[in-house]
Amino acid sequence: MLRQARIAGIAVLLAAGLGSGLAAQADAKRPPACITSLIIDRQEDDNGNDAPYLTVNTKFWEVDSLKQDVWHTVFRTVHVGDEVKAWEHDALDPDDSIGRDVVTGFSRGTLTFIGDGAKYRAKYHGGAC
Ligand SMILES: [Ca+2]
Ligand SMILES: [Ca+2]
Repeated sequence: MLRQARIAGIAVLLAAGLGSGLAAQADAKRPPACITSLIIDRQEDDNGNDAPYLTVNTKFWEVDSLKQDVWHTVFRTVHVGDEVKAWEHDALDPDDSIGRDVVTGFSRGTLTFIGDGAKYRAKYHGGAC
């Protein structure tokens, strides 16, 4: 009886381990990358500074007011294969889409976002931030 209970317990532990192992394996297929900085080469708003933000499904970085031609720290971890979208927040109008780009490299790369008359770039490198 005791032995049966132990075997059942081991089976539960194995099942739990297998479940988390599969989840970890899915994550492992998507190595991390670090978006280090972003620059606005050409801003979207006619008046005042742009308020850029980045999403991968959900918003993961934003700045209220960012001047053109100045590199700004992002330092957020994404994953290789992620499609990153850049947006420009507007207070009264719907936010503007400034394009999308995919994290492809395992070393260094640049994401380029072009849309709505604006251009942003973001640098990244392989590995988590
Ligand atoms: Ca705008
Ligand atoms: Ca704006």
